[in-house]
Amino acid sequence: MDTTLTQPTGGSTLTLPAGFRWGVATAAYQIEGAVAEDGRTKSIWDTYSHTPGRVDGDDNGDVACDHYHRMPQDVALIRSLGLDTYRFSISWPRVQPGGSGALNPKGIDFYQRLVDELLAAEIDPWITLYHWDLPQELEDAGGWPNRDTAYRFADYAALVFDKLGDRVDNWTTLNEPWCSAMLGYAYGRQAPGYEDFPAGIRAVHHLLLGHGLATQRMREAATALDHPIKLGITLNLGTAHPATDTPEDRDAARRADGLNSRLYLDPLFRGSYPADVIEDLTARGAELPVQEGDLEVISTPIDVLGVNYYTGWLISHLDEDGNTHDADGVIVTRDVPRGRPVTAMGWEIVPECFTELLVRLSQDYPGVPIVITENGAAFEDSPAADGSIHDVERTAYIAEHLNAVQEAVAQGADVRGYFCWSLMDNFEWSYGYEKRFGIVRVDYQTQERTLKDSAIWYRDQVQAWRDSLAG
Ligand code: IFM
Repeated sequence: MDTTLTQPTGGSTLTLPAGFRWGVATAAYQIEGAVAEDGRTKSIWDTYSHTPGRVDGDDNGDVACDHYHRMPQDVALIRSLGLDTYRFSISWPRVQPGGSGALNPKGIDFYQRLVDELLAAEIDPWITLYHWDLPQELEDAGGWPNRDTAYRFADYAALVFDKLGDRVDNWTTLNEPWCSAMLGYAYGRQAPGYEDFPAGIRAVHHLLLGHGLATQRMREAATALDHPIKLGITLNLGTAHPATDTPEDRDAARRADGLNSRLYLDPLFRGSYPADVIEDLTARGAELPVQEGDLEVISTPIDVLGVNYYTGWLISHLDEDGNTHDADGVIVTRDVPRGRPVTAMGWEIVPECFTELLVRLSQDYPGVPIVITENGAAFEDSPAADGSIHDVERTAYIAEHLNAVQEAVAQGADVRGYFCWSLMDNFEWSYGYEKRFGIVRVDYQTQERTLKDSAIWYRDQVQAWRDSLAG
């Protein structure tokens, strides 16, 4: 296939610092398939996606991108893009079926082969230990609202680290705990699909506790191995601006920022939950089940903060009908459109909020380097007659967001890398396969992969940046 960009979208060479990492990201359940092979047991996403009506089109991850069987070709694809890092997640029920006991040799063997393949291709593996696929047995025992799940997670992390810790330098404990807790337990929009706000808040605390416990176990193991590793967590973050300059909207924006961002950032980096958020939670009958010593564990120092950014929020204290409280008496905190173009997810494209977020993080939580562990966009792609995909909008989205990162760095933000979400089209959770985030197209009938223009553009930008440093 000719991989020359026929319609260059332009963009000047990036001025990001030497050593900046360039990568792509994926997650196990979204790409692997092979859900019943080699001893893998069910996760909450198998259960959820096989429950009629939960996922658009009743899609599921049974086959997904068949990455489990096509892994070497997919690694070759990343290499062909000239990227230095691949962020992927480990399927907990594949490596530790049922979520307890010893590792499943065949399950861990898959990731050992993946790591070997990456290292041979001179691509740094970046492991995420938990990207939402909780073993179903642990959910049956209470899931993340149950404190014991935090300890099960730390055990699992230690077992995986024992097998891969000598060769993998970069480890992320959790991907987007807000989604696991709030979409999964409070709002019923992701697995396991509960609508129980207090349970969601208990899940927040136990996810963070699990992160801290796992961090401590892996740090100890790395020290014993004398292997300097980088440990971190990935949060999905945005900016929350008031829709109008009124005290009510300003307070609504504060609430949104508190529940979406500070509820995670403060315990991780300041060792305490924000007082105003605790007050908001109490007003909603929810409580963080903190026990003595938990916050010390949660704030165990980490080396990197992973940031996933897609959009910024404009927050109103009124619902669409002008009410300040919903039918259950809950105070309204609503994200309202600002009239900017949107992606296929309906998410507004506001790259300037990305800059603002990164600068704010560096100011409010100084001393922790940031890596953009996800950024990208879903758009409807229509392949041309020759099979090429001129995804101008996705390319523009990535270009604008890279410029936003560059601007943040110029303003003092300590950003060390950028991973595009996603390497390839995949199972977009409750949206099934309709939403395509890949810079590589996947034909789900044939499993053929085709570089979209965005992939070619990204490859060329990274190369131009390298050339500019060398020259
Ligand atoms: O596909 C997801 C990913 O799994 C987590 N972050 C957001 C992406 C797009 O919705």
